[in-house]
Amino acid sequence: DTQESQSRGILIVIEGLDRSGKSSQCQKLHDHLVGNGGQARYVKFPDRTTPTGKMINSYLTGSVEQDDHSIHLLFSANRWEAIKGIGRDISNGINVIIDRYSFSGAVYSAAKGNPELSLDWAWYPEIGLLKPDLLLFLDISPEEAAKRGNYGDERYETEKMQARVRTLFKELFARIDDLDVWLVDAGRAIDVVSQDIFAAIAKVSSDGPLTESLGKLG
Ligand code: Z5A
Ligand code: MG
Repeated sequence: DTQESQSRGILIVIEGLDRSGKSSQCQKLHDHLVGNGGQARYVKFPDRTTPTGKMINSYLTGSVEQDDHSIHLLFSANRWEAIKGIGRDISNGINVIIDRYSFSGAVYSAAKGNPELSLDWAWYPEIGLLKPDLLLFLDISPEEAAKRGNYGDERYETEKMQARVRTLFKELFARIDDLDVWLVDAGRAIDVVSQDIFAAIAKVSSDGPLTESLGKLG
């Protein structure tokens, strides 16, 4: 079997604040890996094309209301329905780049200020999903982010929400064991940020199987 001689792909997650440039950087990283002769796939959450994703999109764009718990679980379901395919690609040697993941999932719900949605509660449905080999966090000041395109169009794009999200991301990372988090200053020019990301990726090793999954918060 040819697959046994081939090394697995790596799982990279790019997280960050709104308009920090996640999607731009995921695309650049994808092209960089493919340009170097590797295989890569770009996955974005929420995936708005699936049935759960369509419900999420209607909520985010404000055309329907959803109970806070219910929309939270839909975001999580949108990841669970994709995870086997991601795991399969990784074992087939494809590098997978994910644009927002469980970290956004927990943080945005907990940032709503609903006391029933604590960070612990919000993290729970994510337990068991694949743990990334590397998590890149694109950090940007709210002022810089607000200067970029289309700010304020969707439900969570308010300054109050963004400030809470920023604090909660840091709290969450501190509570996850053995997670390789790289902070990237995303307030710089696109290509300068990319160079940092490529350098970080070059250090990631794909030795050993990707058997680890996200666990409980510490
Ligand atoms: N959400 C949630 O609640 N629960 C979950 O489980 C998940 C998400 C997964 C939609 O997410 C919302 O869902 C989001 C979190 C919540 N809520 N909010 N707020 P989304 O990922 O679909 O959101 P988005 O519409 O893609 O926006 P974004 O991710 O915030 O943008 P970005 O990907 O970080 O940035 P970009 O699209 O690459 O760049 C934005 C603009 O800035 C664009 O015009 C670029 O050309 C420009 N740009 C990018 N980089 C630079 C630099 N370096 N300099 C100057 N200009 C730049
Ligand atoms: Mg984006």
